[in-house]
Amino acid sequence: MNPMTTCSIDNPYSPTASADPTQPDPEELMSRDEIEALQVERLKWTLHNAYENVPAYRELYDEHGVHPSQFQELSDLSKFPYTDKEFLRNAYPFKSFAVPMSEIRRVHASSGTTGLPTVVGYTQDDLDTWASLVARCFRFSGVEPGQKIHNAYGYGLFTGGLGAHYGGEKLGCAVIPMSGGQTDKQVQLIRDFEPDAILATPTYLLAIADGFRKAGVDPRDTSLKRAVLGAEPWTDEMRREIERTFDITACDIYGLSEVMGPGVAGESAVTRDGSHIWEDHFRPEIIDPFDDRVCDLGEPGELVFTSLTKQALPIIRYRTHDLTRLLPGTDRPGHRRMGRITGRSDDMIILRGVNLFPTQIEELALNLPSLSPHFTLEIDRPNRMDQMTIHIERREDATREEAIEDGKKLLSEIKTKIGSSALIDIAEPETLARSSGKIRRVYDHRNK
Ligand code: DLL
Repeated sequence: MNPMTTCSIDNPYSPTASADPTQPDPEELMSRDEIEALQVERLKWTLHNAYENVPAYRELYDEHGVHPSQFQELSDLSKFPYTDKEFLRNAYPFKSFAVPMSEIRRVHASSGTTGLPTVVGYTQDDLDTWASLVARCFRFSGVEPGQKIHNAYGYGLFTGGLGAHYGGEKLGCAVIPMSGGQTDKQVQLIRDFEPDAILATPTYLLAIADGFRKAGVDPRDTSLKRAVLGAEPWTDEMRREIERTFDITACDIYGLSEVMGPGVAGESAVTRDGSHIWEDHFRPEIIDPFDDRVCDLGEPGELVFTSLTKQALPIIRYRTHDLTRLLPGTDRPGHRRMGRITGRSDDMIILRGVNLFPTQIEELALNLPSLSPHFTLEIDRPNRMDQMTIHIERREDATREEAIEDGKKLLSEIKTKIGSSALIDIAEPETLARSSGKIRRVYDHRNK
């Protein structure tokens, strides 16, 4: 169904409610060839819809001398220029919408670090698709219809809260819309309502664990069996930490507002080997962020997305700034899998010419028994030399001396594995700030 009559070709997609929520959607089980054939058909519509209904796309393509009719096969996608946050910001607030405002049923926005928020909009079909894909992710990660889900993603303009909420309901779960923050209340409600699954950022789930300990409850004794975590980069070391702390199974969920919100990709509870991208709705590419070349399967680079079915806000070759790689699908062989996100290219720290990401520090620190996952990185430039200080809490059950020893080991590992020198400050347990959503790891004072 196509609610707009303004596109010269019909939208080949109409969202359907899966008859049995415990079973995979038919598109999930398509072969690679079937997925790619579907992508060609859906891409034709997307390109036409964007060109005919969003002046910014028309201008961009006219400027580059390309037209949607030049897209006939997947390799033709590379003829079309990339877009980025700037492209959407220039269309602030609603000029990137391909449908009249009367067709829009929801607006979200992501704040970003500077300037205007990026505004995104959804038609009713877009919202139905989104809920179905989030439900698909939850089911894939082992959540079952009839279960209770505690949703600690923030509600509001952020897509995490409402996106996860409607996905949980779509799967047939009872969703507890707790939102982020009020950690004491989170603890109380988890104890009283006995949810089976929890949704949160990985770092906020650790703050909830602190809350349990403060209440004199071992987090392993809760009703929780599954966690579906995302919205910020996290490592397999962090997964182990969370799984041990709560005695649960933790899976990844990935997404970004511009492309939809949570649910662009989700992780199998069976293979637990990175999120599968739902390629019946999104065509991913990896590009070299420096020369814009499209990379091969397995090569690391920047993730770029094209939406295939979105009506309100078509996204074409959108540069996410997320650094990862594409891998063949495993539990869903027709869909590509993504490696863990190392970080965002704009969060990369360049320290005396060496590039590093907070996830590298997380990975190394969590392999040392007396260091906790709670850390921040502070960067200064005294005497015109970059200097990074790692503030990291010792674990409650480790002595200060043990943590100082492990701190020294951490610095030497950073030196040999990353190539940077740093300073370390061992902080006492529960002295560093906790996040109630996405954590801020890096405090860079160099440009002040
Ligand atoms: O964070 C959507 C979301 C909500 C995803 C809840 C998962 C769970 P934005 O606020 O637009 O949307 O931020 C998107 O967050 O480009 C990544 O840099 C990062 N991100 C999201 N999920 C993951 C993940 C939501 N699983 C930005 N692993 C993205 C690593 C993630 N980074």
